Amino acid sequence: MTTADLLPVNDTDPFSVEVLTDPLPFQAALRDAGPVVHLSRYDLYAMGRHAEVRAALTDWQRFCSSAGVGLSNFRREAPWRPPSLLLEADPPHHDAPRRVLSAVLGPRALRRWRERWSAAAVEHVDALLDGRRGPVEVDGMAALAESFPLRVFPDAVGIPREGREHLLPYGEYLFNAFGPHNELVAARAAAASEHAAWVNAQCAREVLADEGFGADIWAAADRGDLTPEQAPLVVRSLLSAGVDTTVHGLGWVLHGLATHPDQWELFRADPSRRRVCFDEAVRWGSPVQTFFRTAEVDVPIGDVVVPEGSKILMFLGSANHDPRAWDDPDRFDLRRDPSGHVGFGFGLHQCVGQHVARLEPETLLAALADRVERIEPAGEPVRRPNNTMREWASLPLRLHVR
Ligand code: HEM
Ligand code: OVM
Repeated sequence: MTTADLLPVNDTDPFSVEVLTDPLPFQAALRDAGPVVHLSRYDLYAMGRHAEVRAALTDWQRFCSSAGVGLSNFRREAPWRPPSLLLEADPPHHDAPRRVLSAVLGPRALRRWRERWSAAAVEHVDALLDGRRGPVEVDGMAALAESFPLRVFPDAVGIPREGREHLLPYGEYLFNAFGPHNELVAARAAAASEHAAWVNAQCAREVLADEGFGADIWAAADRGDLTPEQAPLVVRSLLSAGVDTTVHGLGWVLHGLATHPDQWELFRADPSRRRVCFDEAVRWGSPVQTFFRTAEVDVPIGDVVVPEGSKILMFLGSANHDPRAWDDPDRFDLRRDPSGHVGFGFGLHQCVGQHVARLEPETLLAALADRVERIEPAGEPVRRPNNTMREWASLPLRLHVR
């Protein structure tokens, strides 16, 4: 028997609008077919089980990132923008930018933002509720999940106010562009170059405020920890990865709490549950669904060999819903221990912004918990398909204010 006989094949397009808007059934089929599956539409390999996804993310020597973490292979096709010095790099090039960002975005550095973001969250929720009591209807995406990160994060990076409306569409395009060149990419390609030009211009030292993550990155260049050529690209990573991700992370935590009222009660009653709440939402919703790797060598997995040079699609969202790893995985449950989820990735490239990512919902949900006794859906939520992210476009919510 040859490898081909043992390799399960699936001809579904995982980037069709149908699968993107309702990915769980496809992902269950992928996991049940085997540890590695050939996706014949794109002639690529896919992993959907927790154990194999986690092992592959840890194995950066054989599953590399420098050929791109999207479908496009940078060794054969020119990337649409200069590659990220973090996401799309392997050691040793990855090391210095990673060390710098780990310090700039680490728990110690975040201490000076915690109080400011808590105050901003209280102000944000007060303005939204506007002295009202009883039921208040809002769109959770526009009024909370989008507006709060856009209020605090760009200030913390230190970019000017003018032009910030480019941030969300830039991220939306970037995350679509990791997938195939389908309608989601083609429809927005023309506008994308304008968003990219604006984002690139914000990374210059003169444009950034004297205090903030951007200034801290340039200070690292002054110390010789980065070259002056690297600094703007490291700032670009913050503006690329730091906005849409937290917006949709907040979308998922709000949706989880609205659809599981007992969990909001638990959140309000028991501070020890608050710490796991956002990570459970990142597991459950997996706002970043997928990233690719490229096989550096022939990699044997179970009975099959993933050939050198092939692209492998890592289904983070599927691993986070693998019943082999989680009890009742589709349930949003603050009583479980979500550690070990791969919603922030795993290993060398595991999200370097995760402390920032947790601080935004921590401060916003604390402000909401003070004022809101109950959160419930107030209409049909609306999905927005994206080739990489699992997103809500709109989340109608009814907040019951004390
Ligand atoms: C890496 C998810 C928030 C910056 C990653 C990776 C994932 C991820 C899955 C791993 C990529 C890979 O293995 O190829 C998320 C999620 C977020 C979030 C779900 C919010 C809920 C943020 C924020 C920032 C950020 C707020 C910046 C402030 C980065 C960067 C990398 C990264 C720069 C690349 C790290 C490296 O390659 O070493 N993120 N992220 N992320 N994230 Fe996040
Ligand atoms: C980057 C980058 C871009 C998108 C996502 C990401 C989730 C990183 O430019 O470094 O991590």
